[in-house]
Amino acid sequence: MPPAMPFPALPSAPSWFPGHMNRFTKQLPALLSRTDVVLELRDSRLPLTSINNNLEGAINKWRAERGHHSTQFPPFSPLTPANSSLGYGGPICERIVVLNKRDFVPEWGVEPFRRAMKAKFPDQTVHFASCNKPRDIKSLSEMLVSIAKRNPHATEMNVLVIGMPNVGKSTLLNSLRNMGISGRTPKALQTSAQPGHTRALSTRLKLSEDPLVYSYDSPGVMLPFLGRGDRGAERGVKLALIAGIKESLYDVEALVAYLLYRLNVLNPISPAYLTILPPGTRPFTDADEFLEQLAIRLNMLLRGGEKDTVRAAKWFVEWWRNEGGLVSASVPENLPMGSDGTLLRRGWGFDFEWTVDESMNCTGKAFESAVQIKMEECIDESVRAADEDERSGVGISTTQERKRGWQEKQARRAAKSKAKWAARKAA
Ligand SMILES: Nc1nc2c(ncn2[C@@H]2O[C@H](COP(=O)(O)OP(=O)(O)OP(=O)(O)O)[C@@H](O)[C@H]2O)c(=O)[nH]1
Ligand SMILES: [Mg+2]
Repeated sequence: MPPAMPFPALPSAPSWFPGHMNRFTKQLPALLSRTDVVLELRDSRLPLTSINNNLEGAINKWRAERGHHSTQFPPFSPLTPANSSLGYGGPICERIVVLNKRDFVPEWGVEPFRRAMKAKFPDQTVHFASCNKPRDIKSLSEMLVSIAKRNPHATEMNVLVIGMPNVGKSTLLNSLRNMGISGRTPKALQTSAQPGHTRALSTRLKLSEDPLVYSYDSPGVMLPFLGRGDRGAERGVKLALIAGIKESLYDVEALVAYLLYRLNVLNPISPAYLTILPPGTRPFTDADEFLEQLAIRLNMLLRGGEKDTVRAAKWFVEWWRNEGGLVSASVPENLPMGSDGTLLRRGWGFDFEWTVDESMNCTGKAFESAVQIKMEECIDESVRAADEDERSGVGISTTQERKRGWQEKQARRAAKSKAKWAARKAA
């Protein structure tokens, strides 16, 4: 077994929260008041890191205003009228979490993930989608139509699509429109491989004629602050790897170091990147050496024969985005041990990674259940880490900290002067 690669030093997470994201965040509560269904998009490769907790407050308030005070029970699903808001005779209020770009994750994890989410967040409906899979778009379109049909008195239903940058919001809406409206539907919304393309709320887009379903596309919103320390840095690198953060904010070689580390952990003997190097190449524990070899392999040389490692790094990240991620997550034989007796690690996307133990030495339904348990543990760990960051203040930036301090001071002052007035009035 080759020596393990140490966890690389990661750059601290940059702050990327341009004005248009701030504007949309402020606009959201008013927008929700005329929204019936929220489609919240996440990237299937980062089902936990691509959650925008910053929008959660506005969504919870919207749900509470529409009579959904309990967030956990009873579990609701848009396909079960008895449990839906309509079952209580109130306005429609549905939230569908769409795990988009499912073509980038292996299918073996989809069902266990769905079940793990159901166990942990019973009030969330999870739908996997890919713009390349018409079946996914069709079932989502049918889901929306079935929600709209449950309220025959409403003249129309409004859907709002939200999520982090580049998760595929505009693409999904174009596909839903294509699916729901008969005849030729020219591409209504512009899309781009770069994050931050949509900068303002779209005009209303018709998704279905009968019943009438409309939708708004929104700009992707990043968290104003990804967190301090290693955890925040790792969140930033993961998001940069899926092209969720403006590219120029990251040194691409730092992304490669992290990628190399994760691919080595998943398969220390034959990591996925060896498939793009000459046969017989041994795993790398040094990112610079790896990039030099890759530059030679790809014939990326500068004048004078120097290796163009920056170009090789960009190529490698693209390779991982398009196919390497899938190759690295393919299920190896169900052997819990490596040849030297160490326990193997397995992953699904970039948020889920676990140690392979005896419980996973099985196939079929038993294997699905074993994966589900591992995924539930990862979700618990992620929730615990987020709580810890929140409690210790690691999750807020110095600017936010200052703002919070100022707000608290103002609130204390207001309470003091209110008490003074009350005392005067009583005297
Ligand atoms: N492989 C794959 N690519 C997708 C999928 N959906 C979208 N994309 C691609 O992802 C990129 C981003 O898509 P957009 O629809 O512009 O993403 P967005 O969420 O609207 O991005 P912002 O407007 O920047 O927030 C584009 O290059 C799309 O072609 C999918 O399901 N699978
Ligand atoms: Mg967009």
